[in-house]
Amino acid sequence: VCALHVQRNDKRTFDDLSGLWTFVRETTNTGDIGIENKWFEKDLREFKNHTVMPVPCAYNDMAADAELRDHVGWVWYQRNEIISQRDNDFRLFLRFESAQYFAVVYFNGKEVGRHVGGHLPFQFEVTKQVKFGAKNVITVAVNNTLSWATIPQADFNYMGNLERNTSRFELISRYPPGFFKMVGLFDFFNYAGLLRTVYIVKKPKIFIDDITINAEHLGSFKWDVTSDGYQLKQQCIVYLYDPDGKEVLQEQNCTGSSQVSNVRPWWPRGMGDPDLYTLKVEIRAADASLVDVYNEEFGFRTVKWDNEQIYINDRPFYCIGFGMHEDFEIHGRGYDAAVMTKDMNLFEWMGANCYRTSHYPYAEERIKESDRRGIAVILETPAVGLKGFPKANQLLHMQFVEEMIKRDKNHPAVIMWSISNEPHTEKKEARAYFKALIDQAHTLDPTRPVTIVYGPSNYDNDQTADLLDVICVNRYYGWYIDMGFLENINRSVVYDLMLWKEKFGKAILVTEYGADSLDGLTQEPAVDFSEQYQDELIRETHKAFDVLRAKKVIGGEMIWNFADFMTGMTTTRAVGNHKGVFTRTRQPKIAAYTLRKRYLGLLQQ
Ligand code: E9O
Repeated sequence: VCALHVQRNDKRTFDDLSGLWTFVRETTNTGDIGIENKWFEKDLREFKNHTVMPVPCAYNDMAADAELRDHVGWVWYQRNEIISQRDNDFRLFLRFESAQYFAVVYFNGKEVGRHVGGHLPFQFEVTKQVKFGAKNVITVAVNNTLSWATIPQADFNYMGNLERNTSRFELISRYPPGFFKMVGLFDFFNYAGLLRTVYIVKKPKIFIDDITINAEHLGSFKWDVTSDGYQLKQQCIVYLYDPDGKEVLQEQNCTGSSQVSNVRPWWPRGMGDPDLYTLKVEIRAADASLVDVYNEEFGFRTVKWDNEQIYINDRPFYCIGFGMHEDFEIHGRGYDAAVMTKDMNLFEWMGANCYRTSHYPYAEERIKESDRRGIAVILETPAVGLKGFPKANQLLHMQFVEEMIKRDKNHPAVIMWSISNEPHTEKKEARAYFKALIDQAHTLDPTRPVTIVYGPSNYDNDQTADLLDVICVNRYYGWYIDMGFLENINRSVVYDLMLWKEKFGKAILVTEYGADSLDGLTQEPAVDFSEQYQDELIRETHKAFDVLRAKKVIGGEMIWNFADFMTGMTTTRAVGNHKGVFTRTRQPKIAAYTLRKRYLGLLQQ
């Protein structure tokens, strides 16, 4: 599990392996040909069909090639790296911020580790295998196959085996032998490959492994440092720096608590400044020489909740924002600092104070940027659309919850953990499945509320909502329900949400509502898929939100979606999902102006 992000300082450094890697694609879903034939021992440049692939990036949209776009199975990345003699004193790790979905990592021809799950970081130590002052070969095999056994789940079926006996026809199946269909139980394209940055991380022999900080807005401050190598509790020194860089505390302990006076809290935008402190942790040897050092940024802020809403620093926090995606043309889901910056700037332009990382944890760079700008984040696991609840999926799901909380626990912007989006929690077996996950999240992080985002279930059949701190609900009146009846939206939304409130008596956020619109398609009077229809649907829904806000029934509202995004092919999607209030290239539709006016108004209150 990766806790601390890469950092350069007196004792550590890293190499960023972004750039072009050699790339070979296996034929779609034909077994483990590359692994069986030991491609990891070969120079992939000698393969006839080799090409190059940028990292970080999804590979799917890199060519005018449907096979590459729709590929299911293994792809291979390779890169040579000279590691200097100067790095001899370090321990070296290969670190991946995200590989979708399953990765096997090889170093100098030997496997060094495997990881299941996209969107969360992992690393493997390669110190013993490194050839210093020489060329080292990094090979990564990535497989994007999803099935009922993965998270998210997909319906994976071999259709070519569905044989029929016919006497009159030669063909015994409608499909060729081995033909399969993989349909994800989610509404976004299964972008795959090395989606985020890959690093060689260089750490000292004994290093700081994790830092857990709990800092509340009234100045209560707790820290806990763990190290790898051996326990060195007595030689830990922590220094606390305020937002101006002034030292306000120095303690000689790896674990402790203290009270800090005149704290400048971290506030979400609209409520105050998002002030950030830094905790510098040093490990020193018996002779006082520096062993390792790490600077962790964090904020003093308190998250609380009751049966009406969420409070930040004891003040009510009404979440106004977006469900979104890491999605852009050409890059797919690949991390790109320019797209991320544009998104965050548009957030500010819109007056938003909040977003949900629907439907997987986003790049840590974005979470860090949210800390800096004062934008609250509901961090979600990759568990979208779950329909089956076997034990094996639960164990995998628990791995993701752990990796997510380990990675992001010190980010003040993160105000809530979302365990899942639109799981089929109307099923009885969902209760035991989710109880274990909710308990785990509470144990790993007692400071933040835990939620599930509901879609298919209702107030009267949901099996899990009473276990949560906060309830999130997605509702599509005027779109999936009662298409064309815009005038009913207000009443339906109020009715639906009041029922959830009455039954469970908990804080509720509306995490999705909205309509598709094709930018530039205008119709008066409004027709579905026109810009007017999306705009009117949003206005009508806002009427309901105002009623529900006044009754203290909802504690936040998030439009689905920030921007148009790519999906798989289905009859309801025309080159992707068009529920964005921005286009895929981040230009505003009519609805964006309506939303902007509302958000800017709410942000002032
Ligand atoms: C999840 C999101 O990823 N929620 C979907 C979004 C959509 O646009 C999708 O993009 O389809 C909406 C799910 C609606 C659930 C309510 C069920 C109503 C049944 C009639």
